[in-house]
Formats: sequence, C-alpha cells, structure tokens
Amino acid sequence: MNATENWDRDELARAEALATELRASKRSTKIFAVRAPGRVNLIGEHTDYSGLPVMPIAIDRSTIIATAARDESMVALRNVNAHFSAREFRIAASIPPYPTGDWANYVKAGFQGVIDHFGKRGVGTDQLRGLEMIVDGRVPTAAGLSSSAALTVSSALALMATNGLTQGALETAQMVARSEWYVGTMAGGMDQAASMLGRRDHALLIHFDPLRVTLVKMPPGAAIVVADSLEIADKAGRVREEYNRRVVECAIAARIIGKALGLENVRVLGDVVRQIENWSAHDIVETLVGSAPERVSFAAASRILNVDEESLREEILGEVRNRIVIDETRPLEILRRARHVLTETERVYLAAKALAAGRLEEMGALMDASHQSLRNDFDASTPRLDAMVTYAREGGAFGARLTGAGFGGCIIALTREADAAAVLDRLERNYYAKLEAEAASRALHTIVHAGPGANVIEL
Ligand code: NG1
Repeated sequence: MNATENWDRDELARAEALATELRASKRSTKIFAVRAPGRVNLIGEHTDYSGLPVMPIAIDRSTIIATAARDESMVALRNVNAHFSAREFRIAASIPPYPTGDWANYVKAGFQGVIDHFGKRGVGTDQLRGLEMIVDGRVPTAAGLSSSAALTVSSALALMATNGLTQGALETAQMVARSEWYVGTMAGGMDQAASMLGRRDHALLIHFDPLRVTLVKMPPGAAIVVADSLEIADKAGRVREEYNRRVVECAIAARIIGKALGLENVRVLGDVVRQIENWSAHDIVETLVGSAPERVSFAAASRILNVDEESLREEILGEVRNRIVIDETRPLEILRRARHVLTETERVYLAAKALAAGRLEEMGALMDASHQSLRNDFDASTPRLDAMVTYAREGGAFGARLTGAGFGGCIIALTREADAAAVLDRLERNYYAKLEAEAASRALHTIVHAGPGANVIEL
C-alpha cells in the first residue's frame, strides 16, 4: 500500500495538502491518497471497443484524491477546482447518474464498477461505508488525455481503500473497463487499463478479452510531444454521438463479416480476427466488400444479418439502448470503419516491434499511416488536427497523429529528445501564434513521459 516511489514530489505535496484539508473535518480516521494518471495512446486508435490491441503510455499528469471513510453510506465530494461544485450522494446497489455532463458522474461510474464487481463476491452495499473525498485533477480535460479515466480509476480505488477491499491491478483494470458506459459512452477499456497498469519508461501493448499487457521499453532518447489543438472534443455532446456511432458501425461490420465467413459468436471485429489464423486486414475487408454495400442503413443491416431490428439494437447496445440514440436515418459506414480498425491492428503489432527495436523512423511512419486512416476511413480528424500533424512533421518529428477519440483534442508526435524543441517551436509558430494569445498560453504543448500506473498510499 505504501508505494510512494510511484509518486513524484509535487504529487505527494498535493496529496498532503488535500489530507490537511480533510483532517480539519476528520481528525482521527485513516486518510488515504490515491493517484491515477491520464494517458496518451501511441497507436491503436478506436480498436479497443472492437476487442483489438492498443499501445498507450500512462503520462506524468495525474488526478489525486485524498479520502477518509465515514460511518454512514453518504459520499461527500469536493474538487479543488472551483469550476466543479461539491456533490453528495448515497452508496446504493444502483447509483443513479447526475444529469449528463456532471463531473461527479465519473466518480459514480468508478463506484458503480466496484459495487457491481464486489457485489458478485458477496460484498453488499449495506457493508460499504461512505467516504469523504477531495479531488485534485491535473490531467487536461476534453483533450483526449483521459482525464475521465483518471477520475474514474482514482474514485474506484478510493472506495476500495476506505472499505479495505483489495485485488490485483489487472483485475481492477478489468473491473473498470466498461465504466464509461455508465455515462453513456460505449467505450473500450484502454484508458482505464493504461491508467491502472502504466509503467515508467514503458509503452503498454494491451490486449483485450481477456485483458493482458506486454511492456515495451521506450527507446532511450525518444520523446513524445503532446500538443492540444484547443478544439474541444466534448464527450458529453456531439462527440459522444459520433463515438457511439463508430462503435455500432464496427459491430455491424463484424457481424456481417462473421456471417459471410460462417464464424460463431461474432460481436466485435476482434472475434473475427481471433478465429482466423494468419488473418490479413486486406482479406477480411475483401470479404466485407463481397457481402454488403460500402454503407448500409440499420434496416438493411438487419436484413443482411437476418435478425429483426429490435434484436440487433438490443444485441449491440445492451443495457444502454434506452439512453443512447443513434440517428438511424444516416447510413452506417461499415466498410471504411472496418478497414481502419483492421489495418490499425496490423499497425499496432508492427509498431510494438519497431518501438522495442528502437526503429523510430518506422514507428513514425506507422503513426503517420494511423493518422491518415483515422482521417480518411474513420472521419475522426479535423482540419486543425491535420494541420498540427503536418507542422509537427515539418518540425522534424518521425511521425505524428491525433491521439484519443479525435474530433478535436490533442496530437502526439514522436521525436528525439534533442529535437523536441524544434517540433514544439514549429507548432508554436504555425499553430499557437495564430490563436488568441490568452488561449494559446494555456494550451498544453510539451514532452510527456511514460509514468507509473495508479496506486494508493496511506498518509
Ligand atoms: P478519449 O476520448 O481520448 O478518452 C476514447 C475512448 C477510448 C478509445 C479512444 C479511441 C473514452 C472514455 N475513451 O478515448 O476507450 O476508444 O477513444 O481509441 O471514451
């Protein structure tokens, strides 16, 4: 529990400051501090919810929580950022969410994960104590750096710590993998896994179904530059709708391919890949070309699959089908989405090898190809992200791409540490200098380092 080596000096100071505040109201109880980092994804974008691999790093920006148990089942939350107001709610078997967009829903999402998981092991909510917690989040929000996962993971760990619930990190990552569904995003488990399982100086090659991680050492002298476009990737609004739409498109593509190839139990593209030895993206895409039009209506998809529309909706959306609305008048882009996910998966495997061998040029080329595919086949880029990626390359980066869901947010670039200043300088002159000075000054654009995953200490 007291693994302070994962905490840097600033983080420990922040935790102490929060604890002092807590002690003012809770003199005698044990105080725990939790840290959970954000992440950037090096490659493997929009593959996690298809059960296909990703390769992120946990970053050296974290959310910190100081927490102490209470005698009753109420949870009292405060945030050091005055923009996020205090909240109070009760622990229950099914915690109702606040209205969409409320910051504390990410806390509730983490708690619900713990309640469901430990509930299955016989720990009822009547046995859980409430808690008081103060949150200090330093992962930039709405930028594609997973501030939401940092908050969800740290909240889950806070509830576990104050109630004496323990388990391995992999199990916790698995437990919170679907926590974003609570807030209405049909996300995969990459962000939570990266936040839980991060390792200093290592990228994480993460596989799903079942979750497992292979560490890939970052080549010495290589640097990852992150630069925020300041274009808001608002996951509570339009972006969520686009994101969920992509999840549905990929799931339908997978089912059509599965049917054409006579495969069993195909829900996601990963189920196709796992059933074909020596698969290639090209061959699987050809199968799709031969069995359906490039884009289909939801009704046409249900006819091709020979299931009625309501059953298909239920199979794909499951528990969230009453909360998530997919505009069914817009055709579903199954071919281009599947082509991105499958070629991206091939790139992830090549990238893991290139990175492990220190072949930065090759890694950079794969990142470039990933961006092109996200732009052309996944429609997840924006003109501003495209421009930033071009500037990063012109500044000397080996490669650059949008990171996270896209539709705004951040880009990342791979460079040598010695050349990072030139990349940042080019972004400064060609991108930030053209924005309003005040906005540009608060935009994150810096080197990030692969840091350790989440943990809890007792203060
Ligand atoms: P962002 O929006 O960057 O946190 C989202 C999903 C991930 C993954 C990426 C795309 C959430 C919380 N996370 O990341 O699971 O699918 O998009 O690779 O929605």
